[in-house]
Amino acid sequence: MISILQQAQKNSQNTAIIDATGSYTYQQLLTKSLQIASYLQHQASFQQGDRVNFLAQPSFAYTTLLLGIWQAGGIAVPMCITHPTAELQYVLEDTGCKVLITDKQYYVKAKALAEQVDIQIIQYDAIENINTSLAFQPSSDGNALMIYTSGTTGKPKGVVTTHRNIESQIKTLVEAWRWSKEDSILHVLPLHHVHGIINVLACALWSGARCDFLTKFEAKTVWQLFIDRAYSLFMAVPTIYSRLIQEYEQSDNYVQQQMRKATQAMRLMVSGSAALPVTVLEKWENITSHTLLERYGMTEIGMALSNPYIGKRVAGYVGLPLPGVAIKLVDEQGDEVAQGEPGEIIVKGDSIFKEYWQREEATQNAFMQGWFKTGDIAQVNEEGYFKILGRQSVDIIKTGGYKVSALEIEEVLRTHPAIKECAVVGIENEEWGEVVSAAIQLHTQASLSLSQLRDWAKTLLAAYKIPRNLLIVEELPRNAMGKIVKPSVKYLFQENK
Ligand code: MLC
Ligand code: AMP
Repeated sequence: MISILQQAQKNSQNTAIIDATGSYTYQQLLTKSLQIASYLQHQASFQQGDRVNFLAQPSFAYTTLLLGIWQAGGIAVPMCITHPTAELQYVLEDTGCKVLITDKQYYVKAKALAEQVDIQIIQYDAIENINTSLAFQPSSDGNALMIYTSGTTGKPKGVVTTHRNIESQIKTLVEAWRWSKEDSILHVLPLHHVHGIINVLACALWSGARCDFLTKFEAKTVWQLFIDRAYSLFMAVPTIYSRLIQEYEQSDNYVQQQMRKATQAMRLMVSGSAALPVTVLEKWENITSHTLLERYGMTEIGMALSNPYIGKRVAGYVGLPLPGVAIKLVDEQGDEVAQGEPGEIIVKGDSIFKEYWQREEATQNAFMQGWFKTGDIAQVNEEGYFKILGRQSVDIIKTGGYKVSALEIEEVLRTHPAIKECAVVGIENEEWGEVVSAAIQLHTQASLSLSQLRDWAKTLLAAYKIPRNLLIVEELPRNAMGKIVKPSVKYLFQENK
């Protein structure tokens, strides 16, 4: 049996999940997961290692699907519930899955997808108790999870991790942040990325803690839940902390006092997935007395660096290597840089992913003598704390904690009949980190407004990939070779603010 289920068995009577439908114990989680696993294994076409995609709200159902697919020996592929059909279709085709499981809310959406892609749709509520014995158990080296993430080469790639990788990612965080069965956490993050899946949900399950799901982040509701339910932990991206600060500032004195009291009673609040502005860290500290623990990670590696749980947390720094994670900073030749010099972060350890799904060349290129190349540039201070300075590629944008590829967006924009050429860049923004911005050269006599562009893009791109700024230009800035110069495009936006 995989370790996360063994862990759950130790805490069978504890409350595991609270969602919009009720409260569930670890025993209920185990019973339903086993039912899903045996149902899958008794499907005629199911084989160990098959990809099983699923579309479900953050909930007990989502959690049992994840554990059930793992227990069946499948690769769990959680899909984004807010993605338009075009993005979902891409993921279904790329994984080559035969089965898509969906909860009630997404059944109609899934049915429409089945008309485009040849897959079987299984509705969660229709999964019956056929037989609770399993024909086979997954091995720890078996593939477990596939998360789609954008890169420097256009379309998102499936990042495959094994049970061993996931176990290592979880254990590292449980140890570093002292998770225990006494903990409770409010989950507000999307469940198709590592932050929401591993750092929050899987760590809670491993520890026998309670995880409460909020279907969609909404600042007022989060504050109310903090006040009502006395959580011990919270983890989010910087944009969420900004939103919570805005809500606090708009509240009256009495409510502010309750907000302060509720957060001061928590034991840990963590920020990650994007750079935490020092102003946000300071404002949060003034409100809650918590110095946010900032950490650094990536879909391919889990978490790698973290400010300490006990000890000095340094503003603007992502901390020290986590237990079990080896880290080096290297120059362009792959040689380690001198202390204090900037270099690319490379990482090694059991947490590192196995491969990009069916992209052998991309997988090979991502490693250097067994070390994974993150593409992030950092510097280390005298005390060993890492500071993220930026990324090697200008074509990666981080917005609201989501990683998006400028090239992928450009490819879609170029299919618009009015667009002759375009360049997408991320423009710095305190609330969002970066905001997706498009400089566009139109065909003669064509016209295009931002709202027209956004309306058109809605069915093709996820909401967070759709440009928020539009600049119509006569010509895009190019170098002598005719290549668009992205830093100059960014400058155009700053000039035209
Ligand atoms: C939404 N809006 C944006 C935006 N997204 N504006 C600029 N840039 C963006 N990216 C605007 C909308 O247009 C809308 O404006 C308003 O904000 C509210 O929109 P929304 O759709 O309701 O936003 P919301 O759903 O609240 O999203 C905000 C968020 C979300 C922060 C909750 O982005 C989020 O969940 N981010 C987390 C992503 C994550 O988990 N990343 C981890 C990746 S793993 P209007 O005018 O229309 O009202 C990883 C590894 C690691 O990175 O280290 O963890
Ligand atoms: P993703 O591919 O969505 O997993 O995003 C991973 C990327 O997020 C990393 O490569 C970093 O660029 C960025 N990131 C994560 N945490 C931080 C942080 N604390 N500070 C700055 N960047 C971060």
